[in-house]
Amino acid sequence: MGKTVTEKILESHIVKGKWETGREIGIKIDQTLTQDATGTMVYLQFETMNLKKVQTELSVSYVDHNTLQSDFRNMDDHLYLQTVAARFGIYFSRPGNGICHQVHLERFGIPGKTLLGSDSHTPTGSALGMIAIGAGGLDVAAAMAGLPFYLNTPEIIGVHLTGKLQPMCSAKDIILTVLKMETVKGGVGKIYEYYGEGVKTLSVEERATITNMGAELGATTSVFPSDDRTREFLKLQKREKVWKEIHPDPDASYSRVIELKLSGIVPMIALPHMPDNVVPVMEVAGTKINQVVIGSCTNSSLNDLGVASDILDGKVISEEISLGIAPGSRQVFKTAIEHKIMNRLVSSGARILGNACGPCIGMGFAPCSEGLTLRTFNRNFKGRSGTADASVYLVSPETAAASALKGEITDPRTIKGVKKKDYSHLVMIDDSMIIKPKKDSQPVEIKRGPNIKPCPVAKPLGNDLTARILIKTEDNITTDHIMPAGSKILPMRSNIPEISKHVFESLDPDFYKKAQAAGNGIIIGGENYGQGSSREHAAIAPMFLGIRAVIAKSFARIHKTNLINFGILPLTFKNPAHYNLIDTGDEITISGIRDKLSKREELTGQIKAKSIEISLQYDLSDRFLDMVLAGGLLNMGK
Ligand code: MIC
Ligand code: SF4
Repeated sequence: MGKTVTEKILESHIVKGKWETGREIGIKIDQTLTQDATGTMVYLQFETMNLKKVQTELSVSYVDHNTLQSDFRNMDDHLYLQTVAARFGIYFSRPGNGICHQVHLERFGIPGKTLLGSDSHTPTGSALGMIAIGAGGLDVAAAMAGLPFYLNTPEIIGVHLTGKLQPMCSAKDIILTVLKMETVKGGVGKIYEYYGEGVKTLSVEERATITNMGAELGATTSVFPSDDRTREFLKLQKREKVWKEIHPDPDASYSRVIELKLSGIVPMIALPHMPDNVVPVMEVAGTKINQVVIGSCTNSSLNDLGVASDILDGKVISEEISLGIAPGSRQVFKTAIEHKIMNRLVSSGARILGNACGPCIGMGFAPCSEGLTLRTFNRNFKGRSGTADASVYLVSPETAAASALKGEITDPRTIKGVKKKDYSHLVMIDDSMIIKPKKDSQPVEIKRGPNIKPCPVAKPLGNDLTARILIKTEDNITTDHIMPAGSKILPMRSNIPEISKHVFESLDPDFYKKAQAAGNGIIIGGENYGQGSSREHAAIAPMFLGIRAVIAKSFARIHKTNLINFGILPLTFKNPAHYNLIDTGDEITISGIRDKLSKREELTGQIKAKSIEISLQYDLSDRFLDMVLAGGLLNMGK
């Protein structure tokens, strides 16, 4: 039988296990990427592996998240990352060079290769016909050490594209439509593969908007074929020699097919506070707004800025709003300056932010109290913008620019006379802010600022566990709820004892104190617990506070692995209705954990005060089971 693009790439990288949906396979990782907010932990872990150099074909360390630098801590982290990169043979993309996913797409991605990144939007790279996957930092450190990356053989969903987008409708509207259909948990354990006639109508950057936001589906990744458009993109990037054609075989089969007629796609908008809360823009047109931002790894390419500048050309933004622009990379920024895109944007009243994540992760440009902000980003979780009571709406650059003009949510199709131009052929290549590793390893002194503390290691689980439920959460709890980010908390990413004081802060400001008083604890979660980012801090910090298990209805992929990597037992309810029987503060006893896990027997949780017994399940491969018993990956082999 014919093969999909996914099968072709993944099967050629399998080093452990056999391709069988749901079963664990280990794949060889060709490339890795890290960013600064997760990267310091990754390299602290890599340092403990005692290797001279990274074992991958290419590893790149980016600085794009913590760029506000309101005190010494951010830049200390940058210096640590720069020196550690030089020591271990890693490319270093300097602060200001751009957002990791945009730069990696432009400068490093290669069709047919595998990429593992310590950021959940790493799948952006799959737009080039590679398999790019987001993971926790420890998995990326292991991949840099040459170890396989383990994942469950995914189910492959086909997204069949036909026709062509209508004017003012965009790739963002495609992925928002898919999110509306599939929801934020619809993609767990799945890879979305785009195919069909409609594919060739989309540029690599448009494809990248789609694969980027496939992360919001909870998917392992989303992939496009590598075709003439891919070659064209790589040629413009002066990298045509890495191109190779990869198509699905004509008789390739998908476990399910989603039919998408591109001509039927209309401008879409995700309403607060979930990326799948999607409606057509026209349904909410007229809603007054306070702010618009164009940027983030989803929509910050040259054409994204270009179309916004064409819509705003010669006009000034509404008095009611403030407009921010964060270009995705230095190349995009330089080209936009050279070709007057920036001039048009600035003339219309835009404020230019750094080539970095910025407002997407609450690093500046926060909206006003109860503000309504329209962003071309991928996540609109409550509080993520830095303003707790703000409402974030996710839109395309077209909708963002049209709305900036009017001061209210506006369907861009109502703006007449703007013809979409293709600016991508103008791109100016510039690698001057990428430091290449030296061929021969050199003695490099690693600079470690005072805020950089070692990564803590878990204690192995005992046989019996009695602990209090420290918090009970709802469905779709994000890692932003568990371990918030933003300008105040992100500078503590290299210091677990400090950052752990903020665990679950937005849901229960006393969580830290309660955890400290209890000494150990259990968390109760709903469906899709831990969705969103790859930040392993959402596992390390709870582990540091004594969390030994999370009992949930279901887990998001990356977070579940992060819990296991740090020795926290992920359990699910055999009967999901039992979720309703448990309350915060209950004391629960799980007996014979080690014995039962070793024999793969079911576990039981007893709440003696309520005379209740709850059957608990676990879905752990043998490797994961050993890891949990050892107290996490860092304890394996000790
Ligand atoms: C995000 O978009 O939430 C982040 C910040 O990029 C995270 C990584 C992190 O928390 O450092 C992600 O997506 O993995
Ligand atoms: Fe940065 Fe936002 Fe993209 Fe995360 S989603 S990598 S914070 S731009």
